Amino acid sequence: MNKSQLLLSLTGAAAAASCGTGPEKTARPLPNVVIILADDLGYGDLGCYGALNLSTPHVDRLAAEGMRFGNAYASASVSTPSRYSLLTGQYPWRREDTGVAVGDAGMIIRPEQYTLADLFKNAGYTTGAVGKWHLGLGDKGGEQDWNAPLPMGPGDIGFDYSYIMAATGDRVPCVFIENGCVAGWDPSAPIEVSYRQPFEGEPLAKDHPELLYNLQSSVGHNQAIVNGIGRIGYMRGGGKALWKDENIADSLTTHALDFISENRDRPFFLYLATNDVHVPRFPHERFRGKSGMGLRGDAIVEFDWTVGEVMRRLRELGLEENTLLIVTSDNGPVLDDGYQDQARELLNGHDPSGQLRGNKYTVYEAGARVPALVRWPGRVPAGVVSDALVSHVDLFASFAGLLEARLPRGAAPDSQGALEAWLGEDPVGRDYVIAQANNRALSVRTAHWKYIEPSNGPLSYSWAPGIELGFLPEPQLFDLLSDPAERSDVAQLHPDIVERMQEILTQERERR
Ligand code: NG6
Ligand code: CA
Repeated sequence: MNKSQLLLSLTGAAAAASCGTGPEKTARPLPNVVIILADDLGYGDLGCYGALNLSTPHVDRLAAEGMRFGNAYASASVSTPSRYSLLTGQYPWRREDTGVAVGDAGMIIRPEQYTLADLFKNAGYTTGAVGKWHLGLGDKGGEQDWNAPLPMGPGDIGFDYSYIMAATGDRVPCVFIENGCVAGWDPSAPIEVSYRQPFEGEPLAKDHPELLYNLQSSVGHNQAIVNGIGRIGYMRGGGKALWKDENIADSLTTHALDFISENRDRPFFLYLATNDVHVPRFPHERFRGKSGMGLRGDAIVEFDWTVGEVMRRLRELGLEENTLLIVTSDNGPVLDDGYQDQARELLNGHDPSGQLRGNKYTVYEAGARVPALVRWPGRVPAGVVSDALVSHVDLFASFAGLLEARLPRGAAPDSQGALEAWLGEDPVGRDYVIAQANNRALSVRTAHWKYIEPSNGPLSYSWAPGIELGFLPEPQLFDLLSDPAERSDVAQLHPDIVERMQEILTQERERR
């Protein structure tokens, strides 16, 4: 614990400075909290989760020094709804507008909604968001002026500092946004963005494959060309502010480390959402060839490096002991996600889903069951694997419990206080976890069963070949105790359980 944190905890100054802490509670040190959220990192993508021909020494050390979850879930098998849920403590399916956001979407979380960042801020923390945002920016979609301060951003929902990518690596605008303004904005190249029509005179990836000198698209990603890579959406300008994909991890990591250093003397909350391992996978040269699995594997090695740098900085600053560090992923893995990066061809026996069925987008286990590790020396047991059923949606109420904070009425309505499970004191966790697939179909998982509600949708997506989505018109039920890989649907054999599980969903949908 550093000096000011000690002071805060001894004097209750954090409570006095806010209404975050109950008056009668005993003084406790306030740990820093860092959440590192990977993108599309699968349940089987890390050494400590069984990856064999890929080395992730930094995350593996985290597993040795902390706890690793075998049954941790994101709320959705794609990014926007998953992130929405983590930051708001509300299931994404309670709102219509939480699907995968375009790059010029307006703010999905509005300032009046109480967020995880608000929670920390009101408890006296300095809060920062670095990395992939993908939750919309500005007041109205499609109407942002990217050459001026954006009228609404992370700063309006509780983040003191932000250095973000508006959406994803494969969506325009391809610039970083720092505290609501394009970082390194280039006055000689004003930025225009559209998801409706191309800009005259700008070459498009679909017409000019010869300009895609860094990566060829496989499906889609055929509109704007930035850094020799085709993107979703149209864009003009940017000049010197345009990112170089090979430097994104360096840029995000550097800003995250700076945030940690600058706030070494006060409690901080850092939400670090990496671009790795989302497409376009284009890691820095020094990670190339390191995995023996091509660009996707190298991007995992780059992700592992980021985790290592954060751990190193915490150690160097003496903050290791008093920092609760979480590493997890927004959704499951995908191989071909629209670029010709040979992710499938170069797998070399690696199984990104870690023997679970499914992938990103899908309703099966590998869609939303994700790696999750927690380290807090002295509080969380080291080198332990927890089988407790935990969900990202509970981080909100769990941290509220840790901070002994009071939440405004209606805040984080789906979040259950599960601090004991997240800290390794409760080996059981939730009664059930609900996850959402890309077509909005829901599944319920208990310790024993996995139920998938009937839904409509394609069997697979053209842009993600080989992925079985599981969007079937009949209910599906799997006995995870005897069939962890969801091989045989036993819905017909257990109509009573199907009914009970469906009832859980009905009740959850009715609860507002
Ligand atoms: C899909 C994109 C995919 C990825 C995904 C969102 C195409 C063909 N596919 O529509 O590449 O961007 O959206 O991924 O455009 S997520 O992890 O951010 O949810
Ligand atoms: Ca994702």
